[in-house]
Amino acid sequence: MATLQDVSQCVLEGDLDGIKDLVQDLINEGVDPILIINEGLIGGMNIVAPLFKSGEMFVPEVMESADTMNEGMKLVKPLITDEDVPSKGKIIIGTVNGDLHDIGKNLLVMMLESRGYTVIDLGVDVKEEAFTKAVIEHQPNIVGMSSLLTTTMMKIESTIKQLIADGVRDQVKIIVGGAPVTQEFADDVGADGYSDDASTAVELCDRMMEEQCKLQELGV
Ligand code: B12
Repeated sequence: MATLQDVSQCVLEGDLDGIKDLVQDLINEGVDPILIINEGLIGGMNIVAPLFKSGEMFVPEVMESADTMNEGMKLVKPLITDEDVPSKGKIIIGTVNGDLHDIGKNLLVMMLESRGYTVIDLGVDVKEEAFTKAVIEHQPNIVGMSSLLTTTMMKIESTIKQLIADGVRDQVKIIVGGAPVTQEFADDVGADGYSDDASTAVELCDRMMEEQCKLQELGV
């Protein structure tokens, strides 16, 4: 008989073929789909995240694990409604204007989704105005910007300036990252947070969401 632990192990190993049978077995056994997601699939990614952070797992392996989790999700998702799994928060993310690098951003998207966030991925080469448009349309809690080139780093600053000019800056927290980006740069351009890897970025978002909840409780 398949177990939830088998599912998380399968995600950890990035076993794309194995996950379908395992998840289907659990569904057939009548296991609650929410348990399959939280303890099996996301449970597996929860093991992956610290291993990636400590350098025991590398980017291609993390991608395989995330793909495996998503493959399992495809089977379970039709069995649940949106209300069953409350989202932790909504995050808009994109690689800034002029920059086509998206491997790190995509990794971050997968990590955030696997930890329960709703992510709207704007893709690459995202113009300043497109960030504003997305904020107005989707009303996210957090906006993430990625830049991998020293030449496009300043587009993070121009995007923040655009958000200010369009009057939406204060509605969101802004996080920034990418190889050339530093904490000092993030502070200089007025971002709210910086992280140099996807796992820490998820922790950063968790902290930001907790703060927002506390402020809401206080009525601020
Ligand atoms: C793969 C790659 C490419 C691929 C991109 C494919 C793709 N789909 O992304 C291709 C071949 C297209 C490419 C093109 C170019 N590249 Co390139 N590329 C790279 C390379 C080798 C790896 C980048 C990568 O994916 N790293 C792996 C990921 C996982 O790491 P990461 O992106 O840093 O992301 C992590 C963190 O930074 C963080 N993070 C990332 N984004 C965000 C966002 C937020 C909000 C947060 C919180 C965290 C966060 O979390 C991620 C996961 O842990 C780097 C070298 C390097 N060491 O970085 C050069 C590099 C970035 N490229 C470089 C250059 C010069 C170019 C080109 C200009 C080359 C050319 N002459 O055409 C073009 C530019 C195209 C463009 N307009 O964007 C230079 C940049 C130099 C500089 N000082 O600016 C580098 C550093 C190579 C070098 N040493 O010269 N490139």
